[in-house]
Amino acid sequence: MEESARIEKGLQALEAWALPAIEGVEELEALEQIRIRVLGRKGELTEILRSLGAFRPDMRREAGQKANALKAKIENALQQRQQVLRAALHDGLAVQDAIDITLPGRPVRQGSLHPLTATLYEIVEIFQRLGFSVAEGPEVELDYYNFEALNIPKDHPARDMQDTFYVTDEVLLRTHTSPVQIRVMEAQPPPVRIVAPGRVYRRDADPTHSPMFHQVEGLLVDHGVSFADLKGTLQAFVDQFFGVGTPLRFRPSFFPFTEPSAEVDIACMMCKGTGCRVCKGSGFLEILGAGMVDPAVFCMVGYDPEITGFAFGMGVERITMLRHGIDDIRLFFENDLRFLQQFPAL
Ligand code: 2U9
Repeated sequence: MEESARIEKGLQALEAWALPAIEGVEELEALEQIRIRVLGRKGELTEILRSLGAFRPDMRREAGQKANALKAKIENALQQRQQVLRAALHDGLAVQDAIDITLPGRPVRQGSLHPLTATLYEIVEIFQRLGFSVAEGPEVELDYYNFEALNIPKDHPARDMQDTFYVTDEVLLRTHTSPVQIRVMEAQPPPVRIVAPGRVYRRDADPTHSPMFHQVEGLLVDHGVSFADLKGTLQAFVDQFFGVGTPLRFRPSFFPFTEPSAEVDIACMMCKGTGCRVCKGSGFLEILGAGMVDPAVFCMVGYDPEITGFAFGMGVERITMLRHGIDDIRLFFENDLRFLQQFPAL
């Protein structure tokens, strides 16, 4: 009799603390701790149920019923509380993670063309308006197209290993875009009116030379083309690119693929010809080379050597540097945003 009274008291004590504790708990983790303390392997109620095994069968039944009834009550209370706490947790997360659709959007930073790309597009568009088409070709070229067909003799310094990137004896990285024009002339008869923009490679590296740079070259071939046509075309280009009325100056020069040849200067657009840092006091800036296509080049592509044509070439980096007063070519290839952001989209 004493034993069952002790069990009864134990169950009452357990009920007295456990039910209010379950009701009052605020965290799922703390609720789990209560469950373990009561119903775990060494839990208070588990111990009581286990101790009933030593009772006489008639006493065991009565005490067992009471203990199992409390167990059901506590399990029910645990489950109810767990549902409440889980729902609260879910609601809390819903509020915490909610998207405020009234917030203003983050501004999208607009990118802009690389200054070299912008210059290259502008040059090409001007010549397209003058009736030229765009032609392209491989950057890895044959020695034949890069040198031989352009009347560049075997002992020309440009052919030296010092100046050209060779892949093999006969294969190289093109040193100008001129091989594109050779390929076009091989493929079609006159008239030809093309510009060839693209990357070229030379073994050279200092503040004004990069081993990879960009050129735009032009070629016009037809019957009766004169040096006056060349001058008129270049004046039209300079008017559109640097401003109407920009003075031009032709100085005699030499290229193996043109005869006669000239280097072309414009009046410095920084100082209008009075002399400054950009033109190094001369008042003029060299912007391109040009000339009448040498008949030897026409022979190489199978054209009648009586045909006439002019050609020109310009460095995109050089023109972009002059235009913006940039003094180091390497700035174009470092991709430093502080540099690039100075050339916003127009
Ligand atoms: C063919 C015939 C002739 C292209 C030409 C130049 C003059 C010239 C330089 C400008 C600056 C190269 O990038 S640069 O260093 N180019 O001075 N280029 S005439 O003459 C050609 C091209 C193709 C078939």
